[in-house]
Amino acid sequence: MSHQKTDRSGLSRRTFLGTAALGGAVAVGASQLSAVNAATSRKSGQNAHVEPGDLDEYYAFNSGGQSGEVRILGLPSMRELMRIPVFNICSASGWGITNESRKIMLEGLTPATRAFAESIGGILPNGDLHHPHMSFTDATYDGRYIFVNDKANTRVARIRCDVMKTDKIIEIPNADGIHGLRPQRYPRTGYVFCNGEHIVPLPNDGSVMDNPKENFWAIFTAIDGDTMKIAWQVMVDGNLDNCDADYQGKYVFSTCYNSEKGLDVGEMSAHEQDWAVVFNIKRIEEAVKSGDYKEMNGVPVIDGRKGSKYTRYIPVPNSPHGCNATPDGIHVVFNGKLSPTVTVIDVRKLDDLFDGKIKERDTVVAEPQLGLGPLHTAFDGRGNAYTTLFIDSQMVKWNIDKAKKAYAGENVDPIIQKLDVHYQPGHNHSTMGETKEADGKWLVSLNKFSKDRFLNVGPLKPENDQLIDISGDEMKLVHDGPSFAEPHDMLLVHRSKVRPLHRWPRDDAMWEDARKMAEQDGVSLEGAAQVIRDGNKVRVYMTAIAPVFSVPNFEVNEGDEVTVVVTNMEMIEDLSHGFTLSGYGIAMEVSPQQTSSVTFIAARPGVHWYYCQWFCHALHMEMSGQMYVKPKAKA
Ligand code: CUK
Ligand code: CUA
Repeated sequence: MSHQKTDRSGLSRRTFLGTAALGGAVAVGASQLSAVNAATSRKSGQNAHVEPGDLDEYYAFNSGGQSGEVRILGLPSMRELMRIPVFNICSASGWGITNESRKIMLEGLTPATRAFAESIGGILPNGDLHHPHMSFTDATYDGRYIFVNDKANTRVARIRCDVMKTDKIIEIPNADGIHGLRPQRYPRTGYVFCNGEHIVPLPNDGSVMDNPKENFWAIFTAIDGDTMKIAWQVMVDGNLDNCDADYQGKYVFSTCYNSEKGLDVGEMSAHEQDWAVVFNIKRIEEAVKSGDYKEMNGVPVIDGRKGSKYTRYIPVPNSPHGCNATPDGIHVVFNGKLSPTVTVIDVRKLDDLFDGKIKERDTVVAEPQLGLGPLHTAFDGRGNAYTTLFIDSQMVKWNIDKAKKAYAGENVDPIIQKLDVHYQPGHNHSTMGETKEADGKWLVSLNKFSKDRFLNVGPLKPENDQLIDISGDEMKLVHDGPSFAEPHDMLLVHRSKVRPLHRWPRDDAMWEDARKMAEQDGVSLEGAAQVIRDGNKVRVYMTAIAPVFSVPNFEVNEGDEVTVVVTNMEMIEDLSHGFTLSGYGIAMEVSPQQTSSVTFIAARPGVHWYYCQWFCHALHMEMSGQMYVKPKAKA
């Protein structure tokens, strides 16, 4: 035990816990045990170092939390490879600036939000992205899409894995604060399930704003992942935090930390016990068919409150948070947060539960006490689970079978090892760990605080995503990975599952609108060097081939609505260009074979240079041109 740290409140763990169960004692015990068993034990010792020029074995897709983006890292090197803007505005790629991205950001909003967005500049400028999850086929990753939530503005987005760009963003009506999100595992995705975390009045338009216990509701949503249209919603008691789907395509699970329907911390944490809601997919689909729902904002909303045949509420201590199905498809773990326990259910008992043959707590098969602040659990595919302990700042490795035996009354300790992490872990994620192909090689602990682990960078500190080797009997911490706000969660996908393109397909749907516009103007995007005037609208079509734009300059009148369409005609991999227009707040990425467009009002008279902002050529600096804006008086 090298680090006996204090938690943020300044209380040492020992004060908090007493000495018995936790911290040093167990970790030392476990390491002594493994020293004894050294001859027979699995040795860890994978190499986390990736030589220059070598490729990582896994893609890591990290959420960007309140930065609103997704980041791609390589694992085990933990090198950041790329960022995917989603709910944010990106100066480098022009996400939130280009016509293509703004359309995606606008078209999935509800009419009320769309009107509001237009009043503040056309798009919502921020998001809070917690949960990236890949689409599944037959309970493993299929490399098609990554789905992500936006807690800040109640949205769900889809990222195309062929080009690693967002292609759909939809707002979820009737809900507030989309938090937990999981795709259907089996037979395929299929549905994308997501939780509205906050309880709100229905409809939430100001007509009712009092008496939350009777008037405020949380909404569970199933989206069709292929069309990104909402399939159905379920109104529940309490609130909804995290969710997961089973491996059979029958049930979905959500934790609830606010069964009290409280509005402040005291009220929300009053009960010793909250619950996990189980949703019965088949029964809900039948309800949609038979019309047993109320339509709200164009969506069928099923009544899944307590006593309904569509849901069951399994009591779980105490304000549970994470919700994780095991790779063997048999168990789901609810992480107790304010309780030192996690609650394990057996999904094979759920048919009987819904048929009234057993009670809710009869589905529980283990409830091990693990330590303080269990938030999320990951799996190695060998029957072991790894749970983050937020308050203890530890990762605890435990065995599911042993926990079941202990629950059944046998005298066994399910805890195998506790490892200090630095500090206060939230999510963790293991390689392929949420699929039937969990391979038990690496685990990442996504720690909320780094404190003293890195050079001080001022009051705002990085987080610390720590890489842990779990291939052997013992967890071994091998790397500290500082990160900016705020990877709540990550997705660890074997590289064989993902096959991104090297160039855009020329006929990509992303610039469908620009192509239609060009066709109407009689222009080919691929060979364009034209300026089309249409009243006070000007359309400028150009190609980019290093180191020139095909239109070296153009002239418009002050007040014209100008659309610039740039097509990168490079066939060479990695030869991205850009278009930045000086003084107009405009920049866009134009990667090989991509078309990007932007529309703006030429409100500033004078000479404005445009230039390529992605370094592309020895004459990159010279890759530029001028827009002349004639003042109104002279026009
Ligand atoms: S939540 Cu952040 S640590 Cu939004 Cu998945 Cu648990
Ligand atoms: Cu083109 Cu720089």
